[in-house]
Amino acid sequence: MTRIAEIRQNILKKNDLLAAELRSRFAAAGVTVVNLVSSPGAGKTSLLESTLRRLQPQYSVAALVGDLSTDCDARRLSRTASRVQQITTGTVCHLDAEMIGAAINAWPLETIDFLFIENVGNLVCPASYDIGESMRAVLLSVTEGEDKPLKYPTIFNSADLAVVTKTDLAAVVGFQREEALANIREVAPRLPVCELSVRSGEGMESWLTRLRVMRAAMALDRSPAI
Ligand SMILES: Nc1nc2c(ncn2[C@@H]2O[C@H](COP(=O)(O)OP(=O)(O)O)[C@@H](O)[C@H]2O)c(=O)[nH]1
Ligand SMILES: [Mg+2]
Repeated sequence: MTRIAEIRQNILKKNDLLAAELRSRFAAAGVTVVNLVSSPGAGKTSLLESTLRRLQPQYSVAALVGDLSTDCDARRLSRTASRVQQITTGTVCHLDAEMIGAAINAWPLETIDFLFIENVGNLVCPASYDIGESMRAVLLSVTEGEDKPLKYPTIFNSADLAVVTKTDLAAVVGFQREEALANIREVAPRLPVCELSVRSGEGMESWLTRLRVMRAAMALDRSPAI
């Protein structure tokens, strides 16, 4: 193995250990953690704004937002959730478990039901970094082209859910839905897909139901056996 490959392996190994620790902490505190990954502009912040607003009456929600250099998204989200924190990564193109661990130290985890993490917009690096999430959702907007799952297979086959976004624009941009779904299936045959538009609201209820069901299933796992 070359020296660079060796260093990279060690970094990933360290990250996996920290992520496993985080996952145990989240589980013990009953926090459901959703990691949103996508290319820049696929609609992560918009989906989060709407999701936080809609879950807020029933759940205690918090958000961490990764970005290379600005805090624009955190400012957008702080209008919808009481606990929002920006993680500015500088030149680093993904969030890692160490960054998440440092960011959540200020929060009493037992008081959070859902923690949403908006990853740095990028379809490559975030795929390799476990951040202790309960669910990784990869967004694919209808404006990006149907071929993206084939070009970035790792992010799709490391995800638990694919979310096709901006369906209100599908007709305008000539989105080939069947082709996009077939491409997702080709790289990740068992990946569930949901389709939605934050703009029109179509599909939002089904997305929220998935989140609620996942949280309920996690709570069942934690309940003492009878
Ligand atoms: N038409 C339409 N535009 C959307 C939708 N969701 C997001 N956008 C727009 O897409 C652009 C990028 O969205 P943003 O949430 O910032 O993407 P992010 O970079 O992944 O966080 C913004 O101009 C949004 O208004 C949608 O459902 N429909
Ligand atoms: Mg954003």
